Amino acid sequence: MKLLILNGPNLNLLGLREPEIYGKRDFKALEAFIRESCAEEGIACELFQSNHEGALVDKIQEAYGVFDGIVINPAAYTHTSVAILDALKAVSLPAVEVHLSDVKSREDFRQISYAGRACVKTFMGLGFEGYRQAIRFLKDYLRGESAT
Ligand code: CA2
Repeated sequence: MKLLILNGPNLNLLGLREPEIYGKRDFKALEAFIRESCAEEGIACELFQSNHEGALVDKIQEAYGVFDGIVINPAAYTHTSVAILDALKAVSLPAVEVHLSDVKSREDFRQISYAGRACVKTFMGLGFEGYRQAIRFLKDYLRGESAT
C-alpha cells in the first residue's frame, strides 16, 4: 500500500506564527510525524508540499496508477480551488482531507471545502494526530475496497 501525502500553501511555515491555532511544532516535525505514522502501519508514503496550486494539481494527476490513496491538507486552497477538486475527481483515488485546526469553528470564508467534496472523510481540529487518523482510516478503507 502506497499513499501520497499532500500539504498545501504556507504549511511549510508551521511553528513560525499562530501557534495558538496550528501548534508550536514546525513542518519538519510534521513530516517526521507523518513518516512515522505510515511506518507504524506498514505503509509506504511520499510527501509533497507546495505553495502552488498547479504543482498540487500536477502531483494529484501523477498519482494515478502509482499510489493507492491520497491524504491531503490543501490549506488555503481548500476554500478556493475547484482545480484541486477536479484533479481529485479525475484520478478517482480514495482521498482523505486533513486540517490541523477546527475550520468549522473559524471564519466564514473557511466554511467551504471544495477538495472535501472529493474526499471520503475529513479529520479536522486534531493537530498532527489528524494525519495519523487519516492514514489509519485510508488503510482500513483500502482493505475494505480490496475485499469486495
Ligand atoms: O487547519 C488547517 O490545517 C488549514 O488547512 C491551514 C491553512 C488554512 O488556510 C486552512 O483554512 C486550514 C493555513 C496553513 C498554514 O498557515 C500558517 C499560518 C501562519 C504560520 C504558519 C502557517
